[in-house]
Amino acid sequence: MRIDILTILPRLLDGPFADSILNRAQKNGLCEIHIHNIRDYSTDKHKSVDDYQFGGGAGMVMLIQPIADCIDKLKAEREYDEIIYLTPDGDRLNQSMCNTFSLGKNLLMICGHYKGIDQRLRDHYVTREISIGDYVLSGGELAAAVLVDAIVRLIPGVMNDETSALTDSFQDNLLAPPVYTRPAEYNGWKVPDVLTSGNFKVIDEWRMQQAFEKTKTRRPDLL
Ligand code: 6GU
Repeated sequence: MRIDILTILPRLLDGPFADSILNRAQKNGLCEIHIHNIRDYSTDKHKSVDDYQFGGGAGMVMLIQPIADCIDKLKAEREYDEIIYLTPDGDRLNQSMCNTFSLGKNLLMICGHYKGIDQRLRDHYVTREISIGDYVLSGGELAAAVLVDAIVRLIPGVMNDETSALTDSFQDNLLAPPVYTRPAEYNGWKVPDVLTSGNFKVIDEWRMQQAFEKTKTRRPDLL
């Protein structure tokens, strides 16, 4: 998979992809992440990326030209499965959307700032508008990092344990059951006996029951 990210703050995206799973996925050739500085595409002499909004009001709007030119260049080189605009007024991201995105070959993401991008970019280029939750971030970069992480870990071969992504919370609309590791007793706090019983059928049933109970109390909306 190839992911292109358009941003005015490329340094914000230096960190998230440099370690652990995302780094290994890139090294192993399972995904390529390309960051594009929108300002590099500005044709005006001040390298502007934003301007006042028509109709007045506080807050700047990101200009069409630099973003359109960057997208046009990338689209001339390959076809994109989706052109995603990260915005708090987009569709709220969930696991099933991540599963679908992870099947794509080329994804393009646009990070917004200030009041956002000119509506005409949304009308003529953007194919999906995604929010990562009901709160406002100062820009789309951290949301793009979240989206990339949630997608890339689902690409076959990216995770060590191939079945691990399937047992995540949400993958079957259930929250994950509690997990324990050694020691079996710490400070008098004991691991549930069932987990050390060696009876995997009973363990599976216990986990399913725990997942169900947790979902029922914390997130009944998922059931
Ligand atoms: Cl995608 N962008 C911004 N700026 N804030 C957000 C968001 C996105 N999702 C939730 N809050």
